Amino acid sequence: MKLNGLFKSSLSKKIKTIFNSKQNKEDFFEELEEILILSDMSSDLVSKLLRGVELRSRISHDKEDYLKLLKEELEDIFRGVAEVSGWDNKNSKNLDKEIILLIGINGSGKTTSAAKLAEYYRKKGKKVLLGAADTFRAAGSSQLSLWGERLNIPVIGGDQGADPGSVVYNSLTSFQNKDYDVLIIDTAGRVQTKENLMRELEKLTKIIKKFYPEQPSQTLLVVDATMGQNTLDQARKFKEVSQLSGIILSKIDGTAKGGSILNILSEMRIPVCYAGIGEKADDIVEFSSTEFINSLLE
Ligand SMILES: Nc1nc2c(ncn2[C@@H]2O[C@H](COP(=O)(O)OP(=O)(O)O)[C@@H](O)[C@H]2O)c(=O)[nH]1
Ligand SMILES: [Mg+2]
Repeated sequence: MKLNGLFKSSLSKKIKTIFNSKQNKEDFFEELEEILILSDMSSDLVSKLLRGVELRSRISHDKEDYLKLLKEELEDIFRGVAEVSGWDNKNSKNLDKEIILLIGINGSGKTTSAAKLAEYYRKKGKKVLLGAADTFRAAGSSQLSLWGERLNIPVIGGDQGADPGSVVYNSLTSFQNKDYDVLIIDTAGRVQTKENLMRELEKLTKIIKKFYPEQPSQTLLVVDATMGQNTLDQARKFKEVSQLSGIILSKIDGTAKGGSILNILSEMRIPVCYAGIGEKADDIVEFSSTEFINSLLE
């Protein structure tokens, strides 16, 4: 619901303006291309979308329909991702136990998202535990502990420099012994070589598997929506080193553009599961593609 009206300088206003000012189709498409690229969509994606709109417009000749055709193209992207990933918010909530690992670059919003997700699940009546495996920075683990105190949600942490694997191990021990429903693990976002990052993430997921061999854990990539086209490179990098189950799109309250996430969806077919819409604990919403497209185009 809160996604509605989010992108204030919405595309539709600009698209409607060119509807009115440009008469011929070529000019119209040229301007549309520019508008879409300015909204942070990659040129690959824009070409793909425009090709789609063009094909669809051969069936429907009404110029006013272009916006509708573009909407259909965007809906197709989301539909494709949903089919490939099988992501369904409702299903995931019925799992007995949920283990969620948050990864992403520094500053993307992992720690805040961990706290928000914890609050989100707690509101659903779940017993939640947080694991603060960002032991790399001095403030890494304590930042989440502060959130835990504020929200009254327990946090298992470690000292700076401690092995993140041991924090995950301790978190899982507590999770199992005290019969929690949801474990959310925050990790460090330091930039490191691909091999190191891969090894570290592999190690963490191996520990989870040791505790819960049958349990599918989720690895969610936290992506800062304000970073524009950079987000695609980040997603590519993390996809190479881990089995991503989905994306948390943070800080969408801080951007008037929403196009960058479409690049990731279109290329990687990873679902966006949640969106961060502010800095407070309840500033998180389940991602809705319909609302996203509407707020982008209406
Ligand atoms: N406006 C806004 N700020 C956010 C959001 N999520 C995180 N932040 C801010 O982004 C900054 C970095 O967040 P943090 O969780 O520490 O990132 P981390 O380094 O990935 O753990 C902090 O100042 C957060 O308050 C969001 O959805 N909206
Ligand atoms: Mg952090």
